[in-house]
Amino acid sequence: MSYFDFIGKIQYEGAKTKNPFAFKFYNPDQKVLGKTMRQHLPFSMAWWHNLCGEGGDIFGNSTINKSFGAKKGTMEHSFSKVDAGFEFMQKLGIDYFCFHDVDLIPEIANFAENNRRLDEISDYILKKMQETGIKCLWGTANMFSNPRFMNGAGSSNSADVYCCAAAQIKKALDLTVKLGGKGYVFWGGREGYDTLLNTDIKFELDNIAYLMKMSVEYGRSIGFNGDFYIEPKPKEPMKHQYDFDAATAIGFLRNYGLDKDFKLNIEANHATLAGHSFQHELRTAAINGMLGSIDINQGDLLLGWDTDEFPANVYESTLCMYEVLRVGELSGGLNFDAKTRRSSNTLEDMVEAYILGMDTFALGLINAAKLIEDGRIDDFAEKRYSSFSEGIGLRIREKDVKLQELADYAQRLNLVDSPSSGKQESLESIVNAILFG
Ligand code: XUL
Ligand code: CO
Repeated sequence: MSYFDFIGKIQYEGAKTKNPFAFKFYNPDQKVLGKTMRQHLPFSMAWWHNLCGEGGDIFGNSTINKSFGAKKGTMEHSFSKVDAGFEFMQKLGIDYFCFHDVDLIPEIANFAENNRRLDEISDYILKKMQETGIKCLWGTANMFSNPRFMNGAGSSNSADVYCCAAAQIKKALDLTVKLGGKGYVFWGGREGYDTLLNTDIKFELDNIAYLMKMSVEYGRSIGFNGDFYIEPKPKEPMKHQYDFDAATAIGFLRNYGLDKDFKLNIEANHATLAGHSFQHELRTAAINGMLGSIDINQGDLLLGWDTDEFPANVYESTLCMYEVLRVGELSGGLNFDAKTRRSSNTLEDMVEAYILGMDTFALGLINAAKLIEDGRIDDFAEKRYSSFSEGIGLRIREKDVKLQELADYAQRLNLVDSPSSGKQESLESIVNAILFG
C-alpha cells in the first residue's frame, strides 16, 4: 500500500529544474568541506507534525486529512501512520525521525493499556527501521496536551500529576532505548506559570530538576548513553516558561548538577520568541559545549507565537550552519519541527515542504562553508581582539594581573582613543558578496 504514489525517490535535479518533486540544492552525495551533505545534514522527520498534524487551530477544525486510509483514533490508524511515515522518509531520503509517546498511539485513560499499545507499535516501528536503515534521533514524552498537565508536569502543584509525568518519562525512555534513539528531549511546554500570585518558583524548579535527575538515573540504568536535551522556549502555552532561553537553561542545568548529562536542543522559532536571533541561541549553547541538536523551522517575526514554518530563509540557515560547522559535529541532528500551513492541505504540500526545508539547509551548508573557506569574517572577529595578544592585554588574557595594576596602567595613558571600528556594514557587504557573488 502506497500513500505517496505520486512520487518515487526524490532526486537532485539542480536549481534549474521545474520539477516540484526534485531537490534543487540538496544533493546527498555532494561533498562540502570533506563530508557529504547527507553527513552534514542529519535530517529528521517530526512524527507529530508530519503524520498527526491536521491543520486545526483555535478558530477552526482540521483542513488536512492524515487518516492514511484508516479510521482515526484506532490502532489501525497508528499502524498506517508508521507505513506512511516510513514511505515518506524513504522517498525523501530522511535518515531520522523524532517522536512523542502520544504521537504513536491513541491515548486512553489507562496507563497499562497505553503502554501495551506503545509496545505493540514500537515493535512494528523497529521492524521498519531494520528494513530501511532509518534511525531514531530522539524521543520525548508529551507532558503538555493532557488536561492533567494544565498546571505543569514536573512543576505541577499535584504530586499525583508529578507521578504521572514520571510514568510517561519512564516509558518514553524505554521506547527511546528500544528504538536506539540518540537523544531524549525535555520540552517543558507547561513548566512555567501564568501568574506569580499562585506560584512558588523555587519549589517548582527544584521539583523539575529532581524529575530530570531521576530520569537520568533511570535512563543510564537501562543503557541509554545518548544525550538528554532541554529545548528552551520562553512562552506559549504558558505566559512564562522556565526554560526561557539557552542561557537560562544552562544556568538551571549547572545549578542542579545536570550539565554533564544534558545538552540543548535549540529551535529557531523559540529563539525569536525569546527576543534572540537563532544564531544567538546556537552560539550561546555552543560556547558552553551544549549545542546538542536543533529543531529547524522558522517563525514569523510579525507574529508573537510559534508558527513552526518550514525553513525558507537562506540567510538564517546559512548562519545556523555556520555555527554548526564551527562546532564540528552535532551529537544530535536537524529535526524539522515544522508543519505545512493550514491551507497547504495536500500530501503534495507535505512533500514540497520537506523539499523546501532540505534545500534551504543545503544552501545554508554551502554558504556557511564558503564563509569559512573565505575566512574574512572569522579573521576579522579574531583580529578585533588583538589588543589582548600582547602587553597588558595578554596579561589580562592570561589572568595574571590585579585591578590596581590596571588602574595604574590606565593612568599612564595620555589619552583613551576609541577602539577600532566594528565594521558591521563592511562585514555584511562581504557576506553578501560571498553568498551572492
Ligand atoms: C513545541 C515544540 C515541541 C518539542 C517537543 O514548541 O517545539 O514540539 O520540540 O516536545
Ligand atoms: Co521543537
